[in-house]
Amino acid sequence: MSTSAAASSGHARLQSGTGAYDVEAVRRRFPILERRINGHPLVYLDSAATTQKPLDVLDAMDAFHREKNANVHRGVHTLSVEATEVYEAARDKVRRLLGASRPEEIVFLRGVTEAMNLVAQSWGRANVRAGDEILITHMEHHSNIVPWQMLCEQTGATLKVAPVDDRGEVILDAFEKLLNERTKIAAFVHISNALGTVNPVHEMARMSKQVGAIVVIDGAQATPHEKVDVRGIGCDFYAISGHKMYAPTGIGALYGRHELLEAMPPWQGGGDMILSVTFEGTTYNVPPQKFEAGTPNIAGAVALGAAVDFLDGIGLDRIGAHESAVLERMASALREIPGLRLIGEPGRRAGSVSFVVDEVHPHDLGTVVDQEGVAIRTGHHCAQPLMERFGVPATARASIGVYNREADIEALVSAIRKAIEIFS
Ligand code: 7TS
Repeated sequence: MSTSAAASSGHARLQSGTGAYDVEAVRRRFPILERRINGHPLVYLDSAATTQKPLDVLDAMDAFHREKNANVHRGVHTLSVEATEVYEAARDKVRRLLGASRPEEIVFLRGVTEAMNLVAQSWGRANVRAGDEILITHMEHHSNIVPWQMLCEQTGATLKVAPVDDRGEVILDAFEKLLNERTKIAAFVHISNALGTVNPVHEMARMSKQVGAIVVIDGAQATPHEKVDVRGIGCDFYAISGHKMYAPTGIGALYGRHELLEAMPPWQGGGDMILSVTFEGTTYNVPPQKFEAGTPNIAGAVALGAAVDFLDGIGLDRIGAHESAVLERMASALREIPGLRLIGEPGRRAGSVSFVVDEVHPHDLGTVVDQEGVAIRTGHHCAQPLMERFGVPATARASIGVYNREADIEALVSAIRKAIEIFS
């Protein structure tokens, strides 16, 4: 059977599975899971850094290059028209995933980092003045801190930070108190990559809207784990990274409310973002093309569309239920290890568990468990202020995806016990 025939038959099987979650069928979609690492089967627990890619995505990228490759929005020839069609179809899949009302509200970008920089430099520079405030939280990834610090330097605005409690939750009262009529932007993460905390984004958006702030959400860790509805949340911008949700690196998207995108100045200049260019002046294209200067990552967008179909095929509700059972089981198993302390015990958790082990530096732990074939992330997770808040320079983090199962927890726990033995 050819790879794509195998892909489509397997896909049909996933779609037909309405009963119990068939993790083994899901795993068969991911060729990399057959790899052995240091003589052991790969146990991949680093999906928060990047997810592995299913055949559905690999085949979609391959098929695009084999059958439809051409540049988009430029040619009248058949391939260019077809490439444009699949590129725009992918945009509509992302629109559907996020619950946006129109495809023009979806801008293809490299990922969350680029999306945050776009909002800061385009909306921010046009609307933020000296004396204004930007509110974030203490649990943000650097990509939702540094672009706002740069904007503050450029405009004279001030960055405010809502505190996080010992459980790793945003202190909502404090968040609300920090909002006032000077707050122009409230930017916060939906699900923390470092702690796994699921933030009450509806509530935080509602509070921010009451003072007239625009709401920008970092959804990098949310779209792989739960159904997102940007209109239900009531946010103005929502950023996603394809590679966190089974698509390749280098592709992501920004949802922006249409009237905001329309009013915003372009960010980068070049091809595709213009209507006409003369040396006297240039008129700009409409959103989303206004924000997609140059040849975009066409194959990446097509693959992101395939990743959306893959998630839909299993069903985000079923994924959420399976993963939350695995994650809770993992957290309980880790708590039983003497000398191991979880960092953050939030009421709602998705995706990740962070921990430290007495006497074993996270990097040493990561190296020893890798010897057993177990891939975890160790470090500050691009959330240094959060590490400081918890008084640790780094943590070990196990993060899960659609393919993780009970056996992975056993492998993790036994590899950690081995590391403790070595270092004690
Ligand atoms: N926001 C969150 C919550 C993230 O987890 C990440 C990447 C980003 C933003 C940045 O996304 P990018 O696609 O633009 O790079 N997080 C991680 C991680 O936890 N380990 O490696 C990358």
